[in-house]
Amino acid sequence: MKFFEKPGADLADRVPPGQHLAKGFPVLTYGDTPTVSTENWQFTVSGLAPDKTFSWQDFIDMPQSEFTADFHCVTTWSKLDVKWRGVKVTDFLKEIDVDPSAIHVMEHCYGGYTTNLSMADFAREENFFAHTLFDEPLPAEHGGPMRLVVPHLYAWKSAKWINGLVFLSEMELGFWERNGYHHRGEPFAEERYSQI
Ligand SMILES: Nc1nc2c(c(=O)[nH]1)N[C@H]1C(S)=C(S)[C@@H](COP(=O)(O)O)O[C@H]1N2
Ligand SMILES: [Mo]
Repeated sequence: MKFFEKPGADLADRVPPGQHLAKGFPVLTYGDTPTVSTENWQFTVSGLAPDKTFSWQDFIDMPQSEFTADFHCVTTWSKLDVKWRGVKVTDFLKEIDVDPSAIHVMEHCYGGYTTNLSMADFAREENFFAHTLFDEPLPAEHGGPMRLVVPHLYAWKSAKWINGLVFLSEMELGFWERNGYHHRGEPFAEERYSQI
């Protein structure tokens, strides 16, 4: 059995160019996996939004939704129909007061990973904070207790162990973006590497 397979013609429109389908759900982490209990978990907002700290319970008290989304890693594997549960980014945004001058946002994580998004890419209906994967609590190696999922961009934008957002008046680059990955990372356009 192969772990990765070329998609059939029936999936040609759905699987971005250069991607192979993963059999399982590979784990892709730079560095160690942080261990964070939901009791100690905190999420902070700062920058061009009033500083605010959320607890685990605060997130659980927000509207909860189910999501099925395809997942595309820039290292050329994709996984289709991943099932998650969590909080829509658009519902979360109702809890904070982002200044209209914010055009960009930096995702911060336990462990120090960062990745950047434009506000337009962040504030989309289909983006969400996930705490459940295939009906089980999100495993630590996949970013538990909580990660962001941004289905329309390569998965390095889907920050695991997310613990904060900083709203920005201009683009700043996160960890992989500073190290040569594309600032946006749209998989159908194969925005894999930085052009500069
Ligand atoms: N905090 C953190 N988030 C991260 C990463 C990481 O190393 N640290 N890796 C990214 C990359 S490159 C990918 S492909 C996905 C992998 O998610 P998975 O391990 O659940 O498959 O997480 C992304 N989010
Ligand atoms: Mo990745």
